[in-house]
Amino acid sequence: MDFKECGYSLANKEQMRKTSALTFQSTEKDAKKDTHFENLMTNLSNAYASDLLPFKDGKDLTECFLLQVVDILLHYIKKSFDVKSKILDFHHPHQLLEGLEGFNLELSDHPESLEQLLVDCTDTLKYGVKTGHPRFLNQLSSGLDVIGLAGEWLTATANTNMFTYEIAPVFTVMETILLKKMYEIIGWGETEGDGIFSPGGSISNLYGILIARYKQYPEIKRKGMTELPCIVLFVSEQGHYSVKKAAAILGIGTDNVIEVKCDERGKMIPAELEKNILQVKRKGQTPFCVTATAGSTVLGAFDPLQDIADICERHGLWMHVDAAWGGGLLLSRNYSHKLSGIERANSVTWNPHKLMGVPLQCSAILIREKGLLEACNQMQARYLFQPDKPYNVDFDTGDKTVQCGRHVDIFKLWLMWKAKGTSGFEAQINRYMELAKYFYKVLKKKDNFKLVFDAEPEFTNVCFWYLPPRLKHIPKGFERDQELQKIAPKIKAQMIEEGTAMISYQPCGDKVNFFRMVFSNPATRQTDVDYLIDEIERLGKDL
Ligand code: ABU
Repeated sequence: MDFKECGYSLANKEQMRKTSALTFQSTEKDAKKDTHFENLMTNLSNAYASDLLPFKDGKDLTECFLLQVVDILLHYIKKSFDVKSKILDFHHPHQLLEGLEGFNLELSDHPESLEQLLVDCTDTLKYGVKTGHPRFLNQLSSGLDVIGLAGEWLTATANTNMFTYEIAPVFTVMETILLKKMYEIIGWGETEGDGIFSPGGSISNLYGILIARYKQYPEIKRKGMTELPCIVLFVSEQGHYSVKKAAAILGIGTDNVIEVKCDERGKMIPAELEKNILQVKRKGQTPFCVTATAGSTVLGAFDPLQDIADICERHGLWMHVDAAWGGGLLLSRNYSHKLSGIERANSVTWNPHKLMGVPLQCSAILIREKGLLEACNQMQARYLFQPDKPYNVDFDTGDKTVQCGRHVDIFKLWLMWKAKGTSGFEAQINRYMELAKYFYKVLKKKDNFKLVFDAEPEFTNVCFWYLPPRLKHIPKGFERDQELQKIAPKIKAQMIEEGTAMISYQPCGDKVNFFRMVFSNPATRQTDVDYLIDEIERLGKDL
């Protein structure tokens, strides 16, 4: 690996020397210090992790090494935002396993030098995917927020655990404050609201279903499933697969998850839900929970939450809302009405790492009734949750969770909220919605693109097919679908090979592979949207 290529270069060493010098007063004494730093820099090839702090003379070398790491990261960040740079330098898994240009992922018995570690850091980024690139449109979570990144650095430096106030005093209080803010935004009353940040939307959905079951059958905690009737839950056919996964994990069984039919936009049909509930009851089974979706993964659909809440009330069912993707829309005064009825939910999943652009991962499970989370999960481990601590042990939140150790996901969100204010998130989210409308309008005018649903987008998801000229004249039907389903994967494979853009595709129901455009990347502009359309045409026209 050439150091210049990877951003770790002699020029960087020079810059590093200057940066280091800036941190000291320019005095003669410090000139000596500069020389000392220069020597350290040139000696990184002979220095090892064991020479860094807490090694007793490791302070300067630690500074040198970390400033170099920052330099590598800055180089990468600048490249990520440079529209001309490639999003990725694609290699197959076997190539990474075999090793690339000196980038060896195998581990040895012997320590590597600090210089080699810097090269490895650079290579790790070089062969990764720049998810902050303006043309990275592949995932619901994308973008590179500099404040969020600073939050992650600080979090990693603090390296603590969320389970007790004792070792995470600031972070546990921050979590309390943010959860309260989220309950208020959802529309829960002052005495309502409980929650926890969890390791992702699937786990938050798992919590929702776990707590729903516990509320109905608290004896499950001691006696297990043997005491329960056959319990059944409902989710739309466009709902997230994590609901089925949760049913499998919780011993409910995937057969006892009923997928409710959706309308043509992907919204759960309330009458179908009620019909399914009655059918289940007639079979002698016991409905207990409905998971509604606010922002479905592929189509971006919002289930009719008010109607679903009415049905849940009528049948005494727990209403969980999976707003992992759509929750952020609550911050927009223009669009929050799409989640009307969420205030009636018993629990909500909301992932700030999606629409709000917080670095992965950052997901909240919010439960309307206080005390249930703890009652369901509490094990009172005496070595950790001693009741006779010298502070209010309500802030020892670790016994609310299914985990023991819990990562600090809160600080980056808190810092970003400080930096943007609620209005900053709102402006960012409104911009995504405008971009989605723009994209839809452009596609609508093009006869070689076909929208999966031809109406203004409900959310930032815009789903579409590209039709190469040879397919345009084949009538709609089986024969055309057979060909059409190969188009998106081929275009995407070529895009990845060239590293020009990234967008996802999938089949859905009876619809063969189509592209899903999604806006959640703050770096994306209208020009990138135009570029993507041209790029799909360029790569697809001869297919
Ligand atoms: N629900 C997980 C995220 C899926 C996506 O990014 O497409």
